[in-house]
Amino acid sequence: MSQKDWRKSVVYQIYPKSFNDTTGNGEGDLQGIIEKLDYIQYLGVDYIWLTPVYESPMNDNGYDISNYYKINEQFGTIEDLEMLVTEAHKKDIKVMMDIVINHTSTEHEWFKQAYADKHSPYRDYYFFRKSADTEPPTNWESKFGGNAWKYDAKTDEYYLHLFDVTQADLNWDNPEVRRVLYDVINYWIGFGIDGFRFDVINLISKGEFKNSEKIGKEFYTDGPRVHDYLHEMNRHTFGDKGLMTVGEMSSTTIDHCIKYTAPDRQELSSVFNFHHLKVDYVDGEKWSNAKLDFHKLKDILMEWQLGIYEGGGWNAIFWCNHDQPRVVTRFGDDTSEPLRKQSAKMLATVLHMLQGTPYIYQGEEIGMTDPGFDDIKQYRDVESLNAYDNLKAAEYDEQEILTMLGQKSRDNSRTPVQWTAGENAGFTSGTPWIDIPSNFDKINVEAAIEDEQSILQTYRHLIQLRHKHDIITYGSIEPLFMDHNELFIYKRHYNGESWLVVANFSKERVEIPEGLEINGQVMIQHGQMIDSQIDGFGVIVVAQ
Ligand code: TEU
Repeated sequence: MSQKDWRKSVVYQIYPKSFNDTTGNGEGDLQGIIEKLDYIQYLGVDYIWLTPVYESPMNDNGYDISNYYKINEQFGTIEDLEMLVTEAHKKDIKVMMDIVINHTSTEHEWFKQAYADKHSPYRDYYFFRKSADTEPPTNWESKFGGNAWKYDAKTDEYYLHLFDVTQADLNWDNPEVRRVLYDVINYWIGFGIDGFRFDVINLISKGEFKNSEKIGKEFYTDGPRVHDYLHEMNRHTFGDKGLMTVGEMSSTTIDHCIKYTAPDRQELSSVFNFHHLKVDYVDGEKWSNAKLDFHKLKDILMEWQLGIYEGGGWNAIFWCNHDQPRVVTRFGDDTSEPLRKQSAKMLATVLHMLQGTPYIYQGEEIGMTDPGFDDIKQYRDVESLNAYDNLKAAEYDEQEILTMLGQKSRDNSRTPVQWTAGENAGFTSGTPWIDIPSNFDKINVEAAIEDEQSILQTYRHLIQLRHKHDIITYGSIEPLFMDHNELFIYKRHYNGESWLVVANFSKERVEIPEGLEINGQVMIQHGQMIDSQIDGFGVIVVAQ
Protein backbone atom coordinates (compact mmCIF):
# COMPACT_ATOMS: atom_id res chain seq x y z
CA MET A 1 0.00 0.00 0.00
CA SER A 2 1.45 3.36 -0.96
CA GLN A 3 0.53 6.59 0.78
CA LYS A 4 -3.12 5.69 1.01
CA ASP A 5 -5.12 7.24 3.84
CA TRP A 6 -4.84 4.76 6.73
CA ARG A 7 -8.48 5.40 7.53
CA LYS A 8 -9.48 3.40 4.45
CA SER A 9 -7.70 0.32 5.76
CA VAL A 10 -8.95 -3.00 6.98
CA VAL A 11 -6.88 -4.84 9.59
CA TYR A 12 -6.55 -8.61 10.03
CA GLN A 13 -5.70 -9.74 13.54
CA ILE A 14 -3.38 -12.70 13.93
CA TYR A 15 -3.04 -14.68 17.16
CA PRO A 16 0.21 -16.42 16.23
CA LYS A 17 -0.10 -19.28 18.68
CA SER A 18 -3.26 -20.44 16.90
CA PHE A 19 -2.53 -19.37 13.35
CA ASN A 20 -0.32 -21.91 11.60
CA ASP A 21 2.32 -24.28 12.95
CA THR A 22 5.31 -25.15 10.76
CA THR A 23 7.41 -26.99 13.36
CA GLY A 24 4.93 -29.62 14.48
CA ASN A 25 5.06 -28.60 18.14
CA GLY A 26 1.34 -27.86 18.17
CA GLU A 27 1.71 -24.07 18.41
CA GLY A 28 1.71 -21.55 15.58
CA ASP A 29 4.85 -19.60 14.62
CA LEU A 30 6.14 -16.71 12.50
CA GLN A 31 7.08 -18.95 9.57
CA GLY A 32 3.51 -20.15 9.67
CA ILE A 33 2.32 -16.60 9.08
CA ILE A 34 4.78 -16.14 6.20
CA GLU A 35 3.40 -19.31 4.65
CA LYS A 36 -0.08 -17.82 4.64
CA LEU A 37 0.71 -14.35 3.31
CA ASP A 38 -0.72 -15.26 -0.09
CA TYR A 39 -3.99 -16.06 1.60
CA ILE A 40 -3.95 -12.78 3.53
CA GLN A 41 -3.31 -10.94 0.28
CA TYR A 42 -6.19 -12.85 -1.33
CA LEU A 43 -8.43 -11.68 1.50
CA GLY A 44 -7.35 -8.16 0.60
CA VAL A 45 -6.61 -6.54 3.96
CA ASP A 46 -4.16 -3.65 4.31
CA TYR A 47 -2.62 -4.45 7.70
CA ILE A 48 -1.99 -7.45 9.85
CA TRP A 49 -1.79 -7.01 13.62
CA LEU A 50 0.24 -9.60 15.48
CA THR A 51 -0.67 -10.14 19.10
CA PRO A 52 2.52 -10.19 21.22
CA VAL A 53 5.40 -12.31 19.93
CA TYR A 54 8.00 -11.06 22.42
CA GLU A 55 9.85 -13.15 24.95
CA SER A 56 7.35 -14.18 27.58
CA PRO A 57 6.60 -16.94 30.09
CA MET A 58 3.21 -17.07 28.32
CA ASN A 59 1.05 -17.07 31.44
CA ASP A 60 -1.22 -14.75 29.50
CA ASN A 61 -0.13 -15.92 26.04
CA GLY A 62 2.37 -13.13 25.48
CA TYR A 63 0.59 -10.24 27.20
CA ASP A 64 3.15 -10.85 29.93
CA ILE A 65 6.35 -9.63 28.30
CA SER A 66 9.72 -10.44 29.85
CA ASN A 67 11.85 -8.79 27.15
CA TYR A 68 10.55 -6.19 24.70
CA TYR A 69 13.53 -6.64 22.38
CA LYS A 70 13.47 -10.41 22.01
CA ILE A 71 11.21 -12.78 20.12
CA ASN A 72 9.66 -15.69 21.94
CA GLU A 73 11.54 -18.79 20.77
CA GLN A 74 8.29 -20.62 20.38
CA PHE A 75 7.37 -18.22 17.57
CA GLY A 76 10.81 -18.14 15.94
CA THR A 77 13.63 -15.64 15.73
CA ILE A 78 14.09 -11.96 15.03
CA GLU A 79 15.18 -13.00 11.51
CA ASP A 80 11.82 -14.71 11.03
CA LEU A 81 10.06 -11.51 12.03
CA GLU A 82 12.26 -9.53 9.67
CA MET A 83 11.38 -11.91 6.89
CA LEU A 84 7.70 -11.63 7.71
CA VAL A 85 7.81 -7.83 7.52
CA THR A 86 9.79 -7.87 4.26
CA GLU A 87 7.55 -10.44 2.61
CA ALA A 88 4.40 -8.70 3.81
CA HIS A 89 5.62 -5.37 2.43
CA LYS A 90 6.27 -6.99 -0.94
CA LYS A 91 2.59 -7.83 -0.99
CA ASP A 92 1.54 -4.35 0.08
CA ILE A 93 0.53 -5.60 3.53
CA LYS A 94 1.60 -3.53 6.51
CA VAL A 95 2.46 -4.97 9.91
CA MET A 96 1.26 -3.76 13.30
CA MET A 97 2.79 -4.99 16.55
CA ASP A 98 1.07 -5.26 19.88
CA ILE A 99 2.67 -3.10 22.56
CA VAL A 100 1.93 -4.09 26.14
CA ILE A 101 3.22 -1.31 28.35
CA ASN A 102 0.69 -1.03 31.13
CA HIS A 103 2.51 -3.93 32.76
CA THR A 104 5.40 -6.33 32.32
CA SER A 105 5.81 -9.94 33.24
CA THR A 106 7.24 -10.48 36.71
CA GLU A 107 9.96 -12.34 34.79
CA HIS A 108 11.10 -9.07 33.23
CA GLU A 109 14.57 -8.01 34.39
CA TRP A 110 13.17 -4.71 35.67
CA PHE A 111 10.72 -6.47 37.93
CA LYS A 112 13.20 -9.08 39.08
CA GLN A 113 15.58 -6.36 40.25
CA ALA A 114 12.78 -4.33 41.78
CA TYR A 115 11.52 -7.35 43.66
CA ALA A 116 14.91 -8.55 44.82
CA ASP A 117 16.09 -5.24 46.22
CA LYS A 118 13.94 -2.64 47.86
CA HIS A 119 16.54 0.02 47.13
CA SER A 120 16.96 -0.83 43.48
CA PRO A 121 16.22 2.06 41.08
CA TYR A 122 13.79 -0.37 39.41
CA ARG A 123 11.64 -0.46 42.53
CA ASP A 124 9.93 2.73 41.40
CA TYR A 125 9.25 1.23 37.94
CA TYR A 126 6.33 -0.54 39.60
CA PHE A 127 3.86 0.16 42.38
CA PHE A 128 5.16 -1.28 45.62
CA ARG A 129 3.14 -0.10 48.61
CA LYS A 130 2.96 -0.72 52.33
CA SER A 131 -0.30 -1.30 54.02
CA ALA A 132 -1.29 0.18 57.37
CA ASP A 133 -3.02 -2.99 58.47
CA THR A 134 -3.24 -6.62 57.39
CA GLU A 135 -5.42 -5.80 54.38
CA PRO A 136 -3.90 -5.01 50.97
CA PRO A 137 -3.31 -1.27 50.27
CA THR A 138 -6.67 -1.01 48.47
CA ASN A 139 -9.61 -3.30 47.82
CA TRP A 140 -9.22 -3.11 44.02
CA GLU A 141 -9.94 -6.29 42.14
CA SER A 142 -7.71 -7.82 39.50
CA LYS A 143 -9.43 -8.18 36.14
CA PHE A 144 -8.58 -11.83 36.31
CA GLY A 145 -10.11 -12.30 39.75
CA GLY A 146 -8.97 -11.74 43.34
CA ASN A 147 -7.37 -8.69 44.91
CA ALA A 148 -5.10 -6.62 42.66
CA TRP A 149 -2.23 -6.48 45.18
CA LYS A 150 0.25 -9.25 45.80
CA TYR A 151 1.94 -9.42 49.17
CA ASP A 152 5.69 -9.89 49.51
CA ALA A 153 6.55 -11.02 53.04
CA LYS A 154 10.25 -10.29 52.55
CA THR A 155 9.69 -6.53 52.42
CA ASP A 156 6.22 -6.43 53.93
CA GLU A 157 5.02 -4.60 50.82
CA TYR A 158 2.53 -5.32 48.07
CA TYR A 159 2.82 -4.78 44.33
CA LEU A 160 -0.05 -3.85 42.02
CA HIS A 161 -1.26 -6.17 39.26
CA LEU A 162 -4.49 -5.19 37.54
CA PHE A 163 -4.29 -8.43 35.54
CA ASP A 164 -2.60 -11.70 36.47
CA VAL A 165 -0.32 -11.84 39.51
CA THR A 166 2.57 -12.32 37.03
CA GLN A 167 1.69 -9.06 35.23
CA ALA A 168 2.97 -6.19 37.39
CA ASP A 169 1.72 -2.70 36.58
CA LEU A 170 4.34 -0.18 35.46
CA ASN A 171 4.57 3.20 37.13
CA TRP A 172 4.10 5.73 34.33
CA ASP A 173 4.45 8.59 36.79
CA ASN A 174 8.16 7.80 36.82
CA PRO A 175 9.67 9.70 33.85
CA GLU A 176 12.42 7.09 33.54
CA VAL A 177 9.79 4.40 32.92
CA ARG A 178 8.24 6.48 30.16
CA ARG A 179 11.64 7.05 28.59
CA VAL A 180 12.56 3.37 28.44
CA LEU A 181 9.15 2.50 27.04
CA TYR A 182 9.51 5.12 24.28
CA ASP A 183 12.87 3.51 23.48
CA VAL A 184 11.06 0.21 22.98
CA ILE A 185 8.57 1.77 20.57
CA ASN A 186 11.32 3.56 18.66
CA TYR A 187 13.27 0.34 18.34
CA TRP A 188 10.29 -1.31 16.62
CA ILE A 189 9.71 1.71 14.40
CA GLY A 190 13.36 1.41 13.36
CA PHE A 191 12.79 -2.28 12.71
CA GLY A 192 10.24 -1.38 10.05
CA ILE A 193 6.93 -1.89 11.85
CA ASP A 194 4.05 0.15 10.35
CA GLY A 195 1.72 0.51 13.29
CA PHE A 196 0.96 -0.40 16.88
CA ARG A 197 -1.91 -1.73 18.91
CA PHE A 198 -1.51 -0.52 22.49
CA ASP A 199 -2.79 -2.94 25.09
CA VAL A 200 -5.09 -1.50 27.82
CA ILE A 201 -3.45 1.86 27.26
CA ASN A 202 -6.12 3.85 29.09
CA LEU A 203 -5.11 2.24 32.39
CA ILE A 204 -1.57 3.63 32.50
CA SER A 205 -2.24 6.63 34.71
CA LYS A 206 -3.16 5.47 38.18
CA GLY A 207 -4.93 7.99 40.35
CA GLU A 208 -5.06 7.82 44.07
CA PHE A 209 -4.69 4.51 45.82
CA LYS A 210 -7.92 4.49 47.79
CA ASN A 211 -10.52 1.94 48.62
CA SER A 212 -13.31 1.70 46.12
CA GLU A 213 -17.06 1.30 46.50
CA LYS A 214 -16.83 -0.99 43.50
CA ILE A 215 -13.75 -2.76 42.15
CA GLY A 216 -11.37 0.15 41.75
CA LYS A 217 -11.81 0.94 38.06
CA GLU A 218 -12.72 4.55 38.71
CA PHE A 219 -9.22 5.26 40.04
CA TYR A 220 -7.22 4.10 37.05
CA THR A 221 -9.53 4.01 34.00
CA ASP A 222 -8.84 7.05 31.77
CA GLY A 223 -6.74 8.21 34.72
CA PRO A 224 -5.68 11.76 35.60
CA ARG A 225 -2.60 12.07 33.39
CA VAL A 226 -3.44 9.58 30.64
CA HIS A 227 -3.87 12.20 27.90
CA ASP A 228 -0.60 13.92 28.84
CA TYR A 229 1.23 10.62 28.68
CA LEU A 230 -0.25 9.59 25.33
CA HIS A 231 0.54 12.97 23.83
CA GLU A 232 4.06 12.75 25.15
CA MET A 233 4.44 9.20 23.80
CA ASN A 234 3.16 10.31 20.40
CA ARG A 235 5.68 13.18 20.29
CA HIS A 236 8.60 10.99 21.34
CA THR A 237 7.83 8.07 19.05
CA PHE A 238 5.44 7.50 16.15
CA GLY A 239 3.80 10.94 15.98
CA ASP A 240 5.32 12.36 12.83
CA LYS A 241 6.12 9.09 11.12
CA GLY A 242 2.77 8.19 9.58
CA LEU A 243 2.23 5.03 11.61
CA MET A 244 -1.26 3.83 12.34
CA THR A 245 -2.05 3.27 16.00
CA VAL A 246 -4.97 1.85 17.88
CA GLY A 247 -5.45 1.96 21.61
CA GLU A 248 -7.34 -0.71 23.48
CA MET A 249 -9.57 1.21 25.87
CA SER A 250 -11.09 -0.63 28.76
CA SER A 251 -14.43 0.68 30.17
CA THR A 252 -13.85 4.07 28.58
CA THR A 253 -16.15 6.94 27.53
CA ILE A 254 -16.94 8.67 24.24
CA ASP A 255 -15.51 11.95 25.53
CA HIS A 256 -12.20 10.37 26.39
CA CYS A 257 -12.07 8.50 23.08
CA ILE A 258 -12.59 11.73 21.16
CA LYS A 259 -9.62 13.13 23.04
CA TYR A 260 -7.53 10.02 22.41
CA THR A 261 -8.10 10.23 18.66
CA ALA A 262 -8.89 13.78 17.54
CA PRO A 263 -5.89 14.44 15.23
CA ASP A 264 -5.03 17.86 16.67
CA ARG A 265 -4.46 16.36 20.12
CA GLN A 266 -1.67 14.12 18.80
CA GLU A 267 -2.39 11.06 20.89
CA LEU A 268 -3.52 7.98 18.88
CA SER A 269 -5.13 7.27 15.49
CA SER A 270 -8.04 5.16 16.69
CA VAL A 271 -9.56 3.29 19.61
CA PHE A 272 -11.24 0.03 20.48
CA ASN A 273 -13.99 0.13 23.05
CA PHE A 274 -16.00 -2.82 24.36
CA HIS A 275 -19.35 -1.47 25.41
CA HIS A 276 -21.16 -3.11 22.47
CA LEU A 277 -19.79 -6.50 23.52
CA LYS A 278 -21.24 -6.37 27.02
CA VAL A 279 -24.79 -6.71 25.73
CA ASP A 280 -24.94 -10.33 26.83
CA TYR A 281 -23.71 -9.67 30.35
CA VAL A 282 -26.03 -9.53 33.36
CA ASP A 283 -25.57 -6.19 35.21
CA GLY A 284 -22.15 -5.75 33.64
CA GLU A 285 -20.95 -9.10 34.98
CA LYS A 286 -19.08 -11.20 32.42
CA TRP A 287 -19.47 -14.50 34.27
CA SER A 288 -23.17 -14.75 33.75
CA ASN A 289 -25.48 -16.19 31.12
CA ALA A 290 -27.66 -13.90 29.09
CA LYS A 291 -28.98 -13.58 25.58
CA LEU A 292 -28.11 -10.72 23.28
CA ASP A 293 -30.01 -7.54 24.12
CA PHE A 294 -30.52 -6.39 20.53
CA HIS A 295 -31.83 -2.91 21.38
CA LYS A 296 -28.90 -2.30 23.65
CA LEU A 297 -26.49 -3.44 20.95
CA LYS A 298 -27.96 -1.01 18.42
CA ASP A 299 -28.17 1.84 20.91
CA ILE A 300 -24.56 1.48 22.02
CA LEU A 301 -23.16 1.11 18.53
CA MET A 302 -25.08 4.14 17.31
CA GLU A 303 -24.24 6.26 20.32
CA TRP A 304 -20.55 5.62 19.65
CA GLN A 305 -20.88 6.06 15.90
CA LEU A 306 -22.56 9.44 16.26
CA GLY A 307 -20.55 10.64 19.23
CA ILE A 308 -17.13 9.86 17.83
CA TYR A 309 -18.01 11.18 14.37
CA GLU A 310 -19.34 14.45 15.75
CA GLY A 311 -16.37 14.86 18.04
CA GLY A 312 -13.87 14.35 15.22
CA GLY A 313 -12.42 11.13 16.66
CA TRP A 314 -11.94 7.73 15.06
CA ASN A 315 -13.33 4.30 15.97
CA ALA A 316 -11.83 0.91 15.36
CA ILE A 317 -14.80 -1.39 14.73
CA PHE A 318 -14.91 -5.10 15.46
CA TRP A 319 -17.02 -8.04 16.56
CA CYS A 320 -14.21 -10.45 17.38
CA ASN A 321 -10.77 -10.59 18.88
CA HIS A 322 -8.69 -13.02 20.90
CA ASP A 323 -10.57 -12.10 24.10
CA GLN A 324 -14.10 -12.48 22.74
CA PRO A 325 -16.27 -15.42 21.74
CA ARG A 326 -16.91 -15.98 18.02
CA VAL A 327 -19.55 -13.57 16.76
CA VAL A 328 -21.45 -16.06 14.62
CA THR A 329 -22.14 -18.18 17.70
CA ARG A 330 -22.70 -15.14 19.88
CA PHE A 331 -24.97 -12.81 17.88
CA GLY A 332 -25.72 -15.02 14.87
CA ASP A 333 -26.79 -18.63 14.70
CA ASP A 334 -24.42 -21.55 14.20
CA THR A 335 -26.94 -24.28 14.89
CA SER A 336 -27.47 -25.14 11.23
CA GLU A 337 -25.49 -24.63 8.06
CA PRO A 338 -27.63 -22.14 6.15
CA LEU A 339 -28.18 -20.09 9.30
CA ARG A 340 -24.48 -19.96 10.14
CA LYS A 341 -23.59 -18.71 6.69
CA GLN A 342 -26.45 -16.24 6.46
CA SER A 343 -25.94 -14.77 9.89
CA ALA A 344 -22.16 -14.48 9.48
CA LYS A 345 -22.58 -12.57 6.22
CA MET A 346 -25.18 -10.31 7.76
CA LEU A 347 -23.02 -9.56 10.79
CA ALA A 348 -20.00 -8.88 8.59
CA THR A 349 -21.95 -6.47 6.42
CA VAL A 350 -23.51 -4.56 9.31
CA LEU A 351 -20.12 -4.02 10.89
CA HIS A 352 -18.17 -3.14 7.77
CA MET A 353 -20.73 -0.56 6.71
CA LEU A 354 -20.31 1.32 10.00
CA GLN A 355 -17.94 4.26 10.27
CA GLY A 356 -14.42 3.49 11.46
CA THR A 357 -11.58 1.07 10.73
CA PRO A 358 -12.73 -2.57 10.67
CA TYR A 359 -10.76 -5.40 12.23
CA ILE A 360 -11.20 -9.02 11.22
CA TYR A 361 -10.00 -11.64 13.69
CA GLN A 362 -8.43 -14.78 12.20
CA GLY A 363 -11.07 -17.35 11.33
CA GLU A 364 -13.93 -14.83 11.51
CA GLU A 365 -13.75 -14.53 7.71
CA ILE A 366 -14.74 -18.19 7.32
CA GLY A 367 -17.36 -18.08 10.06
CA MET A 368 -15.49 -20.09 12.67
CA THR A 369 -17.64 -20.96 15.67
CA ASP A 370 -17.12 -21.33 19.41
CA PRO A 371 -15.75 -24.83 20.06
CA GLY A 372 -18.40 -25.92 22.56
CA PHE A 373 -15.94 -27.13 25.20
CA ASP A 374 -17.72 -29.04 27.96
CA ASP A 375 -14.86 -30.03 30.23
CA ILE A 376 -12.65 -27.70 32.26
CA LYS A 377 -9.65 -29.72 31.05
CA GLN A 378 -10.15 -28.27 27.57
CA TYR A 379 -9.53 -24.71 28.77
CA ARG A 380 -6.11 -23.03 28.69
CA ASP A 381 -6.81 -19.34 29.33
CA VAL A 382 -5.64 -17.93 32.67
CA GLU A 383 -8.73 -15.75 33.05
CA SER A 384 -11.07 -18.69 32.40
CA LEU A 385 -9.20 -20.98 34.78
CA ASN A 386 -9.20 -18.31 37.51
CA ALA A 387 -12.90 -17.72 36.95
CA TYR A 388 -13.54 -21.45 37.26
CA ASP A 389 -11.69 -21.59 40.60
CA ASN A 390 -13.38 -18.47 41.93
CA LEU A 391 -16.85 -19.58 40.90
CA LYS A 392 -16.22 -23.00 42.38
CA ALA A 393 -15.12 -21.37 45.62
CA ALA A 394 -18.35 -19.36 45.54
CA GLU A 395 -20.18 -22.70 45.30
CA TYR A 396 -21.54 -22.37 41.82
CA ASP A 397 -22.66 -25.60 40.24
CA GLU A 398 -20.08 -27.20 37.89
CA GLN A 399 -22.50 -27.30 34.98
CA GLU A 400 -23.47 -23.67 35.44
CA ILE A 401 -19.81 -22.63 35.42
CA LEU A 402 -19.15 -24.64 32.27
CA THR A 403 -22.12 -22.99 30.59
CA MET A 404 -20.73 -19.55 31.46
CA LEU A 405 -17.28 -20.47 30.20
CA GLY A 406 -18.85 -21.92 27.08
CA GLN A 407 -20.52 -18.62 26.43
CA LYS A 408 -17.81 -16.17 27.52
CA SER A 409 -14.37 -17.76 27.72
CA ARG A 410 -11.56 -16.19 25.75
CA ASP A 411 -10.59 -19.66 24.58
CA ASN A 412 -13.65 -19.61 22.33
CA SER A 413 -11.65 -17.57 19.84
CA ARG A 414 -8.26 -19.11 20.51
CA THR A 415 -8.80 -22.47 18.83
CA PRO A 416 -6.57 -22.93 15.77
CA VAL A 417 -7.46 -21.54 12.38
CA GLN A 418 -9.21 -24.24 10.38
CA TRP A 419 -7.27 -24.39 7.13
CA THR A 420 -8.36 -27.69 5.61
CA ALA A 421 -10.53 -30.74 6.22
CA GLY A 422 -7.34 -32.74 6.81
CA GLU A 423 -5.64 -33.83 10.01
CA ASN A 424 -5.82 -31.19 12.78
CA ALA A 425 -7.52 -28.87 10.31
CA GLY A 426 -4.19 -28.37 8.56
CA PHE A 427 -2.98 -26.32 11.54
CA THR A 428 -0.27 -28.65 12.83
CA SER A 429 1.26 -32.02 12.18
CA GLY A 430 1.64 -32.42 15.96
CA THR A 431 -0.82 -32.21 18.82
CA PRO A 432 -2.59 -28.83 18.89
CA TRP A 433 -2.10 -26.89 22.13
CA ILE A 434 -5.86 -26.51 22.44
CA ASP A 435 -8.67 -28.61 20.97
CA ILE A 436 -9.97 -27.91 17.48
CA PRO A 437 -13.75 -27.74 17.01
CA SER A 438 -15.04 -30.84 15.24
CA ASN A 439 -16.71 -28.79 12.49
CA PHE A 440 -13.38 -28.19 10.71
CA ASP A 441 -14.30 -30.84 8.14
CA LYS A 442 -16.84 -28.35 6.73
CA ILE A 443 -15.69 -24.98 8.04
CA ASN A 444 -12.19 -24.40 6.69
CA VAL A 445 -10.28 -21.99 4.48
CA GLU A 446 -9.83 -24.43 1.63
CA ALA A 447 -13.55 -25.05 1.34
CA ALA A 448 -14.28 -21.33 1.64
CA ILE A 449 -11.96 -20.50 -1.24
CA GLU A 450 -13.66 -23.06 -3.47
CA ASP A 451 -17.17 -21.91 -2.61
CA GLU A 452 -18.21 -18.78 -4.51
CA GLN A 453 -20.97 -18.13 -2.00
CA SER A 454 -18.79 -18.47 1.09
CA ILE A 455 -18.55 -16.09 4.02
CA LEU A 456 -14.96 -15.52 2.93
CA GLN A 457 -16.14 -14.11 -0.39
CA THR A 458 -18.41 -11.72 1.51
CA TYR A 459 -15.46 -10.42 3.53
CA ARG A 460 -13.36 -10.01 0.37
CA HIS A 461 -16.20 -8.10 -1.25
CA LEU A 462 -16.64 -5.82 1.77
CA ILE A 463 -12.93 -4.96 1.73
CA GLN A 464 -12.98 -4.25 -1.99
CA LEU A 465 -16.03 -2.02 -1.63
CA ARG A 466 -14.33 -0.02 1.13
CA HIS A 467 -11.29 0.57 -1.03
CA LYS A 468 -13.48 1.75 -3.89
CA HIS A 469 -16.19 3.83 -2.21
CA ASP A 470 -15.21 6.69 0.05
CA ILE A 471 -18.69 6.89 1.54
CA ILE A 472 -17.91 3.79 3.62
CA THR A 473 -14.92 5.44 5.24
CA TYR A 474 -15.89 9.07 5.44
CA GLY A 475 -19.68 9.16 5.30
CA SER A 476 -21.78 10.36 8.22
CA ILE A 477 -24.26 7.94 9.74
CA GLU A 478 -27.97 8.21 10.33
CA PRO A 479 -29.74 5.61 12.49
CA LEU A 480 -33.26 4.67 11.35
CA PHE A 481 -36.16 2.78 12.96
CA MET A 482 -34.10 2.23 16.09
CA ASP A 483 -37.10 0.79 17.92
CA HIS A 484 -37.44 -2.09 15.49
CA ASN A 485 -37.19 -5.46 17.24
CA GLU A 486 -35.40 -7.41 14.50
CA LEU A 487 -33.96 -5.01 11.97
CA PHE A 488 -30.82 -2.90 12.20
CA ILE A 489 -31.27 -0.03 9.74
CA TYR A 490 -29.07 2.96 9.03
CA LYS A 491 -27.91 5.24 6.26
CA ARG A 492 -24.53 6.62 5.37
CA HIS A 493 -24.23 10.01 3.65
CA TYR A 494 -21.32 11.48 1.75
CA ASN A 495 -21.01 14.10 -1.00
CA GLY A 496 -24.67 13.99 -1.93
CA GLU A 497 -24.78 10.20 -2.03
CA SER A 498 -26.54 7.92 0.46
CA TRP A 499 -26.27 4.21 1.18
CA LEU A 500 -29.02 2.42 3.02
CA VAL A 501 -28.22 -0.66 5.13
CA VAL A 502 -31.01 -3.00 6.25
CA ALA A 503 -30.06 -6.08 8.26
CA ASN A 504 -32.27 -8.73 9.80
CA PHE A 505 -30.91 -10.04 13.11
CA SER A 506 -33.62 -12.71 13.40
CA LYS A 507 -33.81 -16.02 11.61
CA GLU A 508 -37.42 -15.35 10.54
CA ARG A 509 -38.54 -13.37 7.51
CA VAL A 510 -39.38 -9.82 8.57
CA GLU A 511 -41.57 -7.09 7.07
CA ILE A 512 -39.68 -3.96 5.99
CA PRO A 513 -41.10 -1.01 7.96
CA GLU A 514 -43.60 1.13 6.15
CA GLY A 515 -42.11 4.28 4.73
CA LEU A 516 -38.68 2.80 4.12
CA GLU A 517 -37.83 2.98 0.43
CA ILE A 518 -35.40 0.30 -0.67
CA ASN A 519 -34.75 1.63 -4.13
CA GLY A 520 -31.44 2.36 -5.80
CA GLN A 521 -28.43 0.38 -6.90
CA VAL A 522 -27.93 -2.80 -4.90
CA MET A 523 -24.34 -2.85 -3.61
CA ILE A 524 -24.66 -5.91 -1.37
CA GLN A 525 -27.43 -8.42 -0.89
CA HIS A 526 -27.56 -11.66 1.03
CA GLY A 527 -30.90 -13.36 1.33
CA GLN A 528 -33.98 -12.42 -0.63
CA MET A 529 -36.47 -9.60 -0.49
CA ILE A 530 -39.92 -10.75 -1.52
CA ASP A 531 -43.15 -8.79 -1.07
CA SER A 532 -41.41 -6.22 1.10
CA GLN A 533 -40.13 -8.93 3.42
CA ILE A 534 -36.48 -9.64 4.06
CA ASP A 535 -35.20 -13.18 4.61
CA GLY A 536 -34.02 -14.41 7.99
CA PHE A 537 -30.53 -12.99 8.59
CA GLY A 538 -30.83 -11.22 5.25
CA VAL A 539 -28.98 -7.99 4.59
CA ILE A 540 -29.19 -5.45 1.82
CA VAL A 541 -27.16 -2.33 1.02
CA VAL A 542 -28.40 0.05 -1.65
CA ALA A 543 -26.83 3.22 -3.01
CA GLN A 544 -29.46 5.92 -3.35
O1 TEU B 1 -7.22 -7.16 27.35
C1 TEU B 1 -7.71 -6.20 28.22
C2 TEU B 1 -9.01 -6.45 28.83
O2 TEU B 1 -9.33 -5.88 29.84
C3 TEU B 1 -9.98 -7.38 28.26
O3 TEU B 1 -10.21 -7.48 26.96
C4 TEU B 1 -9.94 -8.64 29.03
O4 TEU B 1 -9.21 -9.65 28.46
C5 TEU B 1 -11.35 -9.10 29.18
O5 TEU B 1 -12.16 -8.03 29.40
C6 TEU B 1 -11.42 -9.98 30.37
O6 TEU B 1 -12.78 -10.21 30.62
C7 TEU B 1 -5.90 -7.04 26.95
C8 TEU B 1 -5.53 -8.18 26.04
O7 TEU B 1 -6.30 -8.10 24.87
C9 TEU B 1 -5.70 -9.46 26.79
O8 TEU B 1 -5.50 -10.59 25.99
C10 TEU B 1 -4.75 -9.44 27.96
O9 TEU B 1 -4.95 -10.55 28.76
C11 TEU B 1 -4.91 -8.19 28.81
O10 TEU B 1 -5.00 -7.00 28.04
C12 TEU B 1 -3.73 -8.01 29.73
O11 TEU B 1 -2.60 -7.68 29.01
